[in-house]
Amino acid sequence: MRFWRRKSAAEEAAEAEAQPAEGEVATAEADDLHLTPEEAAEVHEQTERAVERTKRGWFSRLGGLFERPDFGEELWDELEEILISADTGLETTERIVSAVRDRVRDEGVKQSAAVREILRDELIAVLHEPTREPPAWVAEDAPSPLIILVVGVNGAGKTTSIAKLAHAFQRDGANVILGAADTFRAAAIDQLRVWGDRVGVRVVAHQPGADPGAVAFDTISAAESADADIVIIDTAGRLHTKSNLMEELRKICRIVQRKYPEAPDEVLLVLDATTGQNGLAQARTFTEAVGVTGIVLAKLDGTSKGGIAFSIAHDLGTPVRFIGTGERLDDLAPFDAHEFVDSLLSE
Ligand SMILES: Nc1nc2c(ncn2[C@@H]2O[C@H](COP(=O)(O)OP(=O)(O)O)[C@@H](O)[C@H]2O)c(=O)[nH]1
Ligand SMILES: [Mg+2]
Repeated sequence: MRFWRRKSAAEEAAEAEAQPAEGEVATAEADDLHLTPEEAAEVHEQTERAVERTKRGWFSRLGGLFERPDFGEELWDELEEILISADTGLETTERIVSAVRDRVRDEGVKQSAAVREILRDELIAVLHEPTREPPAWVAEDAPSPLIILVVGVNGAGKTTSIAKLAHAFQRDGANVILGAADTFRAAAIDQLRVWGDRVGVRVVAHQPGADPGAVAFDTISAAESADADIVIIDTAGRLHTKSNLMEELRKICRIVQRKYPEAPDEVLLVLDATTGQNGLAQARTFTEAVGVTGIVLAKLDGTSKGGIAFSIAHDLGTPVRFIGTGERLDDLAPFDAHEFVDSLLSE
């Protein structure tokens, strides 16, 4: 699986040749990554595994809705209930159901199979609501070093996700350096170090209690000396001092900006999928404080309420970039709206 790449001149030329046909919009997230058919198949398989619980728990009930040849009027409430039960959120559910209803009415559709197709379209459309700029790590003119700040509450899956990302970027040929700016707990620093050893990437760390901004600054300096491609900075997530935490994160940004005014290039918020709608409130706090550019939806494998992905897209307006599919280094997949929806709706 390829997560990062600078395109070769030959590839760029080939792409410029292959312009999409008129009216055709490239939407699949994985398209941004220019995956081979084998890699796309891997995304498919990982996504299927990650949504297995959600599918068994809630979306399997959708199958029942579409069993009869015609879609009955009485089924709209049930569709709404299924989506809400899967943590899609009230507003997002209403947006989806009313869009499907409108189209069913306007297009004079009655057959269940056709309604199902419209539902599929609208679910994908919701996931594509956030602006779809390709992420910095696939940009042709990606800055070097590319600086990624990772934020989120304690236990969300930040450090694990950073290790997975470092592993993936490194495997793709990037030189990666990690910064242990979660200095609040000694264990957090050690945890990142252990992952760094396992992945084989350098970890810049100070003593527990050190200034996180100073760690970030040193990490970037180290990246410059080593001519690193990607810097990923881990941060603290203790929520009981929310305002302090947000101020600390802003400070890290300011310090990084002394060297690189445009940095951080990406701010990834790691959300624990199992916390459902509660996670969204936290997400807003982070988004307001540090301008989150993308979501890592960790532990999607551990929940039956994967409908949260729709709520994130609609309510937060932030694109999901990656999904966590387990605890191992390989258990991270690029988020692809089509794959996600098709996996949920498949028989
Ligand atoms: N099943 C599963 N567990 C995960 C995933 N991501 C993280 N975890 C687990 O969640 C726990 C907290 O992760 P950690 O990275 O330490 O969270 P942090 O406090 O935000 O840095 C650890 O036990 C991880 O193994 C995932 O995608 N799936
Ligand atoms: Mg951590």
